[in-house]
This record gives sequence, structure tokens and C-alpha cells, in this order.
Amino acid sequence: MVIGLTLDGPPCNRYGQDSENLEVQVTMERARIHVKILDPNENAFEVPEDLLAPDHSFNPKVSAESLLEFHYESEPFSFWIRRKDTGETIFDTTGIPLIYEKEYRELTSRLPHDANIYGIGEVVSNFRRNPEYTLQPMWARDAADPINQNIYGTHPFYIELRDGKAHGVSLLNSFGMDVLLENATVAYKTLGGVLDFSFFAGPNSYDVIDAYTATIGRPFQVPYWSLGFNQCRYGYHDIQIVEGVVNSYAEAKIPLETMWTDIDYMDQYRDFTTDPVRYPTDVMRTFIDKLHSEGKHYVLIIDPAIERDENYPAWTEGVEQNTFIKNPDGSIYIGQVWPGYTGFPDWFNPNTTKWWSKQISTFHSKVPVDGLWIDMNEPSSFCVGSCGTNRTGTPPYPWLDPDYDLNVPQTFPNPAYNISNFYGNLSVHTVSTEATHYNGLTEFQVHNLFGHMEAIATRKALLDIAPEKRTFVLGRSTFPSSGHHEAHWTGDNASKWEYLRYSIPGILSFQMFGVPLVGSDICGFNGNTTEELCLRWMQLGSFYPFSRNHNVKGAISQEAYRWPSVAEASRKALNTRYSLLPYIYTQFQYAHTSGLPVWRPLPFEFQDDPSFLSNEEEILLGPAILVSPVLTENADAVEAAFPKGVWYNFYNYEKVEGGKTHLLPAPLDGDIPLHIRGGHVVPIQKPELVIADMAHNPFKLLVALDEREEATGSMYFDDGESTDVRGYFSEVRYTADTRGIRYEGRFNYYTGANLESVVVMGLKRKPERVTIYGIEYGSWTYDAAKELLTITELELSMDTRFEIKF
Ligand SMILES: *[C@@H]1O[C@H](CO)[C@@H](O)[C@H](O)[C@H]1NC(C)=O
Ligand SMILES: *[C@@H]1O[C@H](CO)[C@@H](O)[C@H](O)[C@H]1NC(C)=O
Ligand SMILES: *[C@@H]1O[C@H](CO)[C@@H](O)[C@H](O)[C@H]1NC(C)=O
Ligand SMILES: *[C@@H]1O[C@H](CO)[C@@H](O)[C@H](O)[C@H]1NC(C)=O
Ligand SMILES: *[C@@H]1O[C@H](CO)[C@@H](O)[C@H](O)[C@H]1NC(C)=O
Ligand SMILES: *[C@@H]1O[C@H](CO)[C@@H](O)[C@H](O)[C@H]1NC(C)=O
Ligand SMILES: CC(=O)N[C@H]1CO[C@H](CO)[C@@H](O)[C@@H]1O
Repeated sequence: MVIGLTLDGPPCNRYGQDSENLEVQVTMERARIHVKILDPNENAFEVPEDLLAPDHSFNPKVSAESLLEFHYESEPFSFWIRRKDTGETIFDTTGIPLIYEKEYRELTSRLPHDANIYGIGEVVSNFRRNPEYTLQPMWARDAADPINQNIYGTHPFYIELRDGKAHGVSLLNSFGMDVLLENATVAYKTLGGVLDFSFFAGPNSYDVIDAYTATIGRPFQVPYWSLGFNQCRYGYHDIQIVEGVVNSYAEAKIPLETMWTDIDYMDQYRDFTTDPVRYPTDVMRTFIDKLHSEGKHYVLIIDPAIERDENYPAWTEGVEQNTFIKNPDGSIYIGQVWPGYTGFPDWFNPNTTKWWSKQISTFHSKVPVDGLWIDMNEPSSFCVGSCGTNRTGTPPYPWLDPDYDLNVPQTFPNPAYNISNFYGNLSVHTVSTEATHYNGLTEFQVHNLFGHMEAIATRKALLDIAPEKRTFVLGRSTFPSSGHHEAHWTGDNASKWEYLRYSIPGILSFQMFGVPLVGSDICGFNGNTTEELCLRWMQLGSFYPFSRNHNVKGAISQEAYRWPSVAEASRKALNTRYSLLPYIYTQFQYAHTSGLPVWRPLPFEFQDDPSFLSNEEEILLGPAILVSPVLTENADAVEAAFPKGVWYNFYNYEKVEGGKTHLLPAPLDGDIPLHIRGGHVVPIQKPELVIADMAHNPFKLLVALDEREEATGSMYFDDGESTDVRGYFSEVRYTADTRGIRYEGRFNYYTGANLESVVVMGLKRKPERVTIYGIEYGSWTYDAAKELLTITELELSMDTRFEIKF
């Protein structure tokens, strides 16, 4: 349906010339209503289709058309979206004027009072956004995790829960914008582009995320090794120190899968180089070979900015191939990042991806890293706009030299409406809005796409090197669809208790944005951590989807082995994580195929229960493991709300009644409280210090029966690294009840692992006998007080179906 609109009355020209005519295009597409409002006489920049990766095979259980209705009124224009089943209006612009001007577009919908809105990021804030007042600017910004401001990424997407039903609203638009929740409305104010809205019906939160990620792109399929523990820091002076850290982890018997190095390794902070003295290439190569021989991995940082230097191939080849962002006069735009004066890749030029790929593959042939970490890609630059095209020499860092003049006289064509970018001027600490890209695009239009486009190019470069291998890219500035290419961390947080708490909403919101492999810097990035904070952070961080300890140069060391208490807590928590890896990997597979979150927000998982609408102190890891971390200092217990149903202590299998709050002991030398949800079967595997050593290790099944004495579970496995597993994968299902356990499904990947034991929790009567393949089996015990059946000394292959009866 196309609705033609003409300007209602005389123009108000609030922030520029009003459009005379608009077109509203409404389409029903599988699981969304797609509403695009545009000026047909204007050639507004739209997010190019090839920056998204829609899942064309997506076939929703229920189409949007059968759940939602689009209604409108033409004079004055307004539209509203209704749920067919309940008649509830979920989006409603009636009575609030639509404004469409040259550099300003505003659309507002009514919301219920005290609406339950989640998302709209990237931000450090609560998971449930404050409906009284939330002002969220979208302008990619390098800022060290200030609270309730705009930071690195752009995600104008929210899920609303209303009377137990979820729906989602996304705006696809790369321009700077403000999203404002106030007085029972949500307002979008953008500096241009097209008002490209999608409405997702739910009514289950995960159906919303499924449909949203089908539209923007599914999360990439993770390499199994990326689920291990990661150690990094800024300030590892030389490769010997890095080796020392790896050795210390091994001596402390704390799992370490992947070692990282920050910009310290570079020669004068230049990408694709290594410092000849502190990080000589041949020594690095030997180090990496050794890591690989031990089943470990290595990841290095790169930044997008390339130093302007006639003797630096990344620069000279980029100049030759025209790969840098320009000034309006056609000269190369110059900013400042770690190496000094730099150019910035123009990802819109078709030459740039090839040039980037070549730099990476040349470097990789000398330093064969397993993945790349792309930082500073808002893009960050230390001047206000251009540093001056012809400025020479090596500039100081502005914060070290108060006399250094950041401001070079230049014009900034500022829009009449100021979005609430917390740096004020849009060109502060980034590339000037008037810098130009290929095809005459300006930074003003495409600023928010820079990090996303770097992720696409970087992943492609890794695939050019090894097309058969899954890639690992960790990125800072993201946009809708970034999760198709990369993982994310929540940036430069501080070593403070409040940031331990904020890590949870940060990670939960990225589950909604289709970036499930996400974590926060464990023990905190900026400032000095403390023993107790680091211990609690290692306990929770061991269950982050992406688990990495990282901190800043100059702060005290905070590797997990630095304090005996933290080392012990880390061993316990990481061993538990590793034992759960087959289960966690399965959750990542579901995320890849249907967007299903790996960390499940309690407000979403229990969306019928209003008491969980604001719970962001606990998380469900997958469907079955409730994590209840300590988030405060000097605590030795956690008050944890349990959703309805039966729950069991993960460590001693004791039953915990759901639907109430329990005070759980959590001494510093104990385990982080974890509970298994009744109704679920969780496979665990004997852990090791590196994942590769676990491959054939025995499994144990934790069978947690619900009130009806039933439980189910599933597991996916494959080789964990191939881009195309060619059908060599297994997908199996567990079903358990009072009569036994069945394990069946598709077996097409050989693990060589056995099932060794089974624990059935909540079995109310003692079995008369246990049989396997009809033969009576003797190694079992039953504890009537704990309602626990334990079967041991099994040797059942995990690579074929089996049935245990009792
Ligand atoms: C919200 O209400 C307050 C108080 O009535 C008013 O000052 C403010 O302008 C309103 N904001 C919006 C966006 O309408
Ligand atoms: C790509 O690079 C070549 C030189 O290698 C240059 O001739 C050509 O103009 C560049 N293309 C674009 C689109 O900038
Ligand atoms: C930079 O130097 C070149 C060559 O001297 C000159 O043509 C150009 O105008 C200068 N650009 C600026 C912005 O000063
Ligand atoms: C935008 O910000 C600039 C500089 O801070 C200021 O001069 C201008 O008045 C602001 N415009 C509006 C509409 O608030
Ligand atoms: C932005 O910064 C530039 C350079 O400092 C200055 O000339 C300009 O007035 C600023 N614009 C606004 C709107 O603050
Ligand atoms: C961190 O601790 C070190 C060593 O005690 C000290 O030199 C440094 O100033 C501290 N940093 C902060 C931000 O407190
Ligand atoms: C709220 C808060 O403490 N934010 C801090 C995050 O870390 C940066 C860098 O240390 C600080 O500048 C912020 O104040």
C-alpha cells in the first residue's frame, strides 16, 4: 500500500524546509509490518541493502498479517498498529504531528503510562529504560562508558512488554538522532534519511528477536574456541610478559583459551607492524606456534586509522588505491589517533575492502593470529574534526599537552536541530561531519555505519585467508546487523561495583540487538580493581557469553591468578563454565539460526510474570541455568528471586521452591549461586584447561524434573570451526520422565565421548530397577530425602541413541 501525503497547512520550517509531499509505503512482510515514510522528490540516503544480511529462509510460525493490522487517517496523517487478537494499539501517532524537513524528521507514538521498554542503545543504563524520561542520542562516540549517554554503537530498536505480550519496533536509519521517552510517548528525531520502521508482533519476546534478526542478519556461527576464557590488557610491554601471563595461568591451573595483546605490540602504534625490539615478528611467531600446539589461540587489536607516512605501505597503497576518506576539496582527510596524524578508510569505496584484506593477509602471513579486535571505530579521532591536512610532525596526545591546539579553523555545516550528542558538536573526537566518502556521501550521513562496515571488511579479510574457517572479530562500534559479522564488548568501563552491575543490562541489550557473543571487561577496565571486586567479577564474568579479563595501562595487574582468593574463585567458576560448554555452544547455535538469546533476560523469559519486569540482577544462561551473582561489596549472600516452578542447586542438587525469593549463601570462598530449572536436561562435560583437551571427555547428564516429573533438553555439536560443516553435525534430544531417559536424534558428528553418569533430580519414588537396552543395570543409588537418583559407571556412547529405563 502506498499513501500519498501533502503538507497539512503552511510550512512550519522548524529546523529547515518542510517537504511538500511524502509517500508512506506499507508492506506486510512475513513477520513484520514495514512502514517507510519518505519524500519522493528527495534522494535521501538509506542504509544500503548490502550492509544487512536478511535471512531469506526465515519462515515465521505466524505471519505479521495474521497478528497485526495497520490503520491510518489521512488528514491530518496518522497511523496506528493494532494487535488483532486483543485489539490493543501498540503504536499510535494520532494527534501528534509528523514533521518532515530537509535535515529533520520527527515521528512520535503514544505509549502506555509506565511502559516496559527494553533496548534503544548502545548505552550504559538499566535494561528496562526509564519511561518517565530517557533521552538516547544515536551518534557513535568514543567515551569511556558514561551512564545514560550515547556511546559506541547505534541500535534504535526496542521491545515493549504490555500485559504479558511483547512487540518490537525498529527504525533503520544511519543519521544522527535522538530517541526520547517522555510523558507516555516515544519520539524519534533524526537528522535525515528515511523513516524506515518495522513492527514485530511477538507476542513472545523471542519471536520478536527472531523476526528482527531475520530482517537485519543472524548472529554469525561462533568458533567453539571463542567460548573459552580470554586474557588481555593494555600495557603488556613486551612479548616475554605476554608469555609469562600464559605460563602463569597454566601454573595456576586456571583455564586460558585465548591470549590477547592491545596496541602495545605495534611499531609506533601502526597497524600491520610489530615493534622490532619488544615484539619481534619471529619471536611472536614462535610464541603463536607454541600457543597453537597447546590448543590455545591469539588475538590482536587493530585500529582503522592509518598513519600518514610515505614509508608505510598501508598508507602509500591506500593513497594509490584511493581508499581514504576525503575533505570536500578532494584531498585526504587527516585526523589523529595513536600513531599520530592519520587517514581513515572509506569503506564505501570498492577498492577499500581489497586493500584492507591485503594488509591483513600480508600481516597474517607473518603473525598468524586467530582473530582480530577492531577498536576506535566510531571512528575515534583526537582533534575536533580535521587536524589540518598539511599539518606535519608527530602530535602529542591532547590530554598530555594542554597547549596542543585541537581546533583547526574549519567549517562544520551543523544541522539546525542539535541531537543530544554528549560531546556537543558532532565533529568532536571523531571525523568531521563534512568529510566525504565515495559517491559524494558525507560523514554526516554515514558516521554511524563506520564500525559496522569495518567489521564486514575485517571478517571478509579473515575469510579471504581461510574460507573454510569460522572467523572471530571483536568490535566496538556496532549497528543493526553487526552481530552477523562480529562479537562485541561493552567498552572502557571502570573498575567499580556499579559497572559490575551495569554489565548485565549491557549484555542483555546486545542479546536483543542480535549480538549474542558479548561481554564486559572482567574486573573493570579503567582504574584499579580490588581483590574482592575482581573475585566477584570473575565469578559472574565466567558466565558472560564472551568472557575476557582486560584493563588499562598503568592500573594494577588483575589477571585471575594475582590473588590466591581470586585464583581459587576463577578456577571454580571457569571449570563450571567449561563443563557447560556443550550446552552453551548449543545456545549459540540457536542464536545463529533464530536469534534466540544466549543470556536470557528474566523479563523476557517470564514475560507473564510482572514481578520480573525490572529484574536485571539475575540471568538465565540458555533456558535452564539461573545465575544469581553477588553485585555488592562485603556481601556473603544474595537475595535471589526465583521464577515459578521447581529449581535445583547446581552443585548439590537440593530442591529450591520457585515463585519466591531466597537468601542464597555466597561466601567469597564459595561458588557463584547457580540453579537448574525443573523441566530441563543439561549435559555437562569434564572440563580441562583448554577446550581442545575436552573433545573426548566423558559427559554427565543433569536431569531436573519439573512438578510433572518431566524434563527435556537438546544438544547441537559439530567440529566447531568449519564454515560449512557439510552435514557433519549432530542434533540430539533428551526426554526424561518417571520411567526413564531417552537420547535420540540425528547423529552425524563423531565425538568419541561417553556418557558416564546421570543425576535425576526430583524423582519422587525409588525405581524398582534400572535397565539399559533391557538389561538390568546395577550401579545406581536413590536418596529418598533428596529425591535423587544417581546412575554411575556408565559407558554409553554420546554418538548414538540410547535409553535408560527406571
Ligand atoms: C512532558 O511534560 C512536562 C510537564 O508537563 C513538560 O514540561 C514537557 O515539555 C513534556 N514533554 C514532552 C516531550 O511533551
Ligand atoms: C582503485 O584503485 C585504482 C588504482 O589501483 C584506481 O585507478 C581506481 O581509480 C580506484 N578506484 C576507485 C573507485 O577509487
Ligand atoms: C596543503 O598543501 C597543498 C600543497 O602545498 C596545497 O595545495 C593545499 O592547498 C594545502 N591544503 C590545505 C588545506 O592547507
Ligand atoms: C546548537 O548548538 C549550538 C552550539 O552549541 C548553538 O549555538 C545552537 O544555538 C544550538 N541550536 C539549537 C537549535 O539549539
Ligand atoms: C563546533 O566546533 C567548531 C570548531 O571548534 C566550531 O567552530 C563550531 O562553532 C562548533 N559548532 C557548534 C555548533 O558548537
Ligand atoms: C593504581 O595503583 C597504582 C599502584 O598502587 C598507583 O600508582 C596508581 O596511581 C593507581 N591508579 C589509580 C587510578 O588509582
Ligand atoms: C560513571 C563513571 O564512573 N564513569 C567513568 C567510566 O570510566 C571513565 C574513565 O575512567 C570515567 O571518566 C568515567 O567517569
